[in-house]
Amino acid sequence: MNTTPAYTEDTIVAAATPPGKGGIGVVRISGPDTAKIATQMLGDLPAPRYATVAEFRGADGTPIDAGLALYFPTPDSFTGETVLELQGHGGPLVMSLLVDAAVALGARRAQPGEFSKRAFLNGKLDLIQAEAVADLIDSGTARGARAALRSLVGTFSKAVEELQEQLTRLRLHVEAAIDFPEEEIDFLDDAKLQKQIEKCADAIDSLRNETRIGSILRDGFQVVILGKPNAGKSSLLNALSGQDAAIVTEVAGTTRDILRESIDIDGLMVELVDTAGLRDDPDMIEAEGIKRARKALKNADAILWIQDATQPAENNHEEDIADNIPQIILRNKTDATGESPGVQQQDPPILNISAKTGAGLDALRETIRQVAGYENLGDGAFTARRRHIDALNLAAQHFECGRDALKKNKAGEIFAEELKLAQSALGEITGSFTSDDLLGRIFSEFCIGK
Ligand SMILES: Nc1nc2c(ncn2[C@@H]2O[C@H](COP(=O)(O)OP(=O)(O)OP(=O)(O)O)[C@@H](O)[C@H]2O)c(=O)[nH]1
Ligand SMILES: [Mg+2]
Repeated sequence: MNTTPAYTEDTIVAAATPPGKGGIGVVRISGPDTAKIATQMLGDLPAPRYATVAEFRGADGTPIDAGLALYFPTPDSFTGETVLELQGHGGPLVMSLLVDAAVALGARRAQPGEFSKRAFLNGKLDLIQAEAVADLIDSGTARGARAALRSLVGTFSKAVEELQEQLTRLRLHVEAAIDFPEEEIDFLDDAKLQKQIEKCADAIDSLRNETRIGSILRDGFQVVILGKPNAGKSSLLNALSGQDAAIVTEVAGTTRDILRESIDIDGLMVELVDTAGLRDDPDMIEAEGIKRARKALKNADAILWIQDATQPAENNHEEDIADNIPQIILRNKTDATGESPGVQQQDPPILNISAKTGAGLDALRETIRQVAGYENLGDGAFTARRRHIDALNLAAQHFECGRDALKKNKAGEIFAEELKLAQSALGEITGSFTSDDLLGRIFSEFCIGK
């Protein structure tokens, strides 16, 4: 068996537990010099994978602490390299003395996410799993933690791999057809191939949906409130969040900046974004506010479009809204018009509400849950990130382009090529096909010691 990890450079060290005082503090060392450093700090090399009671010493032999040493020779460790974990007493001074000792003996202080990055480069984790480590640590709800764990143990990775395999089979089929041009036309019309294509399309769709839900579990559901000045946007934010977060006045143009409040709708984390009212002749500050409102639209998962029911009906036209972002139209101030609150129309949803009295807000919460697909946030869900969604969308786009080329022009070569591009887009998700630049970006967001 090859015991040298695929990736190894120098030896790194960091405290793996957070700064501050605690019963236990862990220092982690990983890399080729680990055995040497272990021998010097502990007096002897501990037995692999056993908890060994030991005295921890500095480079000059001075005792620093005593605790448990755990030694993992390569390749059976978190990073795939030889790793030493020292469980000492969790004081900031002890931790920094232990790190200093390892540095004096040849290790280097680790950069943020460097342990996880090495685990990825040595094939111990794929990118989804490495990201899930961070998500599990950061998760704020039990449901989010469970979903992160599912990503960590490979549920999401497996789904991506299965899709990759399906695409590979399809590609082989098509490429075989191209290699035998005399049979090509029949081959590409083949019902079996058509069925295979349908199956792939369905698999892409369902993975996209699961990923969208996964990103809601991780980041919450972004809902941007839009509308004319004075329609009651800030009043709605306050009513839904149960706080006087935003200033409300009868002056049109009160809100000039973006305001965010997180609310919990039966476990669905919703981030409400209040914006400056959209109008055509704003002053300078308001104009900046409107610019920010349009920018907030870029990350919106849904839009609440507020209209003032006491005013003549308006056309909610906003060219910056992407077609696929669901919109809920709210007719506010129905307390003043005497209209009955609640859902007036289903698709697109139109609701009568009153931000002032709270009438219709329960129906609105329910509608937001439906739009988010919350009922489907079942217990099989995993966490996902924006970048996963983007990669899947790109894969879907290539698949559709190829499928079109096949349908319209019987262009098998183009289909095969687009399938390849779809596969590289998917490869970015797990990291089987990833640029250094992307890796740098992903791991630099981790904390040191992870
Ligand atoms: N009667 C009634 N008045 C409301 C209701 N919602 C808001 N208002 C009033 O409408 C005015 C404007 O409310 P805001 O919440 O500041 O409206 P906005 O859309 O945030 O306005 P800008 O920030 O200026 O764009 C205030 O005087 C509110 O009291 C409602 O449901 N019923
Ligand atoms: Mg406002």
